[in-house]
Amino acid sequence: MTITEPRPTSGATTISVTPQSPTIGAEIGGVDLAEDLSDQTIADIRQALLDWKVLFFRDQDITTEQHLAFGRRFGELEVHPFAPPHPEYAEVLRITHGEGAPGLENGWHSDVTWRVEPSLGSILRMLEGPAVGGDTLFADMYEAYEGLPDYVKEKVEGQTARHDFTRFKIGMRKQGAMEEEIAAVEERFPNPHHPVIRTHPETGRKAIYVNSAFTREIDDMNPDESEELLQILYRQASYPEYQVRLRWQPDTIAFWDNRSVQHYAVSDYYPQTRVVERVTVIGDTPYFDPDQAPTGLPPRPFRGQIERDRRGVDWRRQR
Ligand SMILES: O=C(O)CCC(=O)C(=O)O
Ligand SMILES: [Fe+2]
Repeated sequence: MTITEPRPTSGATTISVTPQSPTIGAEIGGVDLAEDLSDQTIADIRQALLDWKVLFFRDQDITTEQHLAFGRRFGELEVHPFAPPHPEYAEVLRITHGEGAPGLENGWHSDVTWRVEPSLGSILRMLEGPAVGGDTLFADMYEAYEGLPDYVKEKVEGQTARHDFTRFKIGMRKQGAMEEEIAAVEERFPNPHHPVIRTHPETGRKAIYVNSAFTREIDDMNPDESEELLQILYRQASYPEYQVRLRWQPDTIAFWDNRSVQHYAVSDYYPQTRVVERVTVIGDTPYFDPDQAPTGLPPRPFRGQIERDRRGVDWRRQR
């Protein structure tokens, strides 16, 4: 059998970059995240993140402090305003599921898009997981954009949509929060309006930037049309052609670019325990600039591109 090379990746000098699918996901080797890494290694990791959108690091037995220190090399870290506080570090978000607390992150989403400045990326560390199951899927929102029918691109480019943290409000009400408390949180975090298709600030590429967890409606559009378009956009993340699936092992770390991927934590391990910790790098305000020149790896030249009709029915046309 002949194995053809994967698409080229920008030349990293201090790490190895092993693609896990044609466009999304790369395993990074030759680096120990417990160490104080050189600026060149950080630059190589950052370039690999731009190229592959989510990076997997294996066998990284690091401490919470080292996790935080690694995150800080990429920017300021965010404190999540609603999640239960970490016992020691405000910037660490611990997500625990198990008996009585099934997984909740099993819907396609980008993180914290209800913020004016949603995150640049998240770095997730597995603390305790099931022997099998509890995988995380990531979907490439550049390729998902490229694969949209032209009539959808035309309708959504340049539009904005409202984002809201409805899910967290439901949680607050369940825990007995008063309506005044919820109103105070709403005042602190007014709903942002983000571009439906955003331009990635570093690569200049266009990505779908609405998600089923936090987007409410497209602005200034008939509600039925907004809903129909949002459903088509959400569905893009669900096609395996755009995805990579991470099977966690002990000491695996995932680092995703929240501007170019959506993710989905598979909730198939109940009632076993799964504990992860996330540090989140603050990003900038999303924008759409159709004239910004794209850099880096080009879109995948599709053959047999996935095409859908108006109802989103999936059918393939070989070209
Ligand atoms: O637990 C996971 O694999 C991912 C959970 C999630 O959505 C997140 O950390 O943002
Ligand atoms: Fe998430």
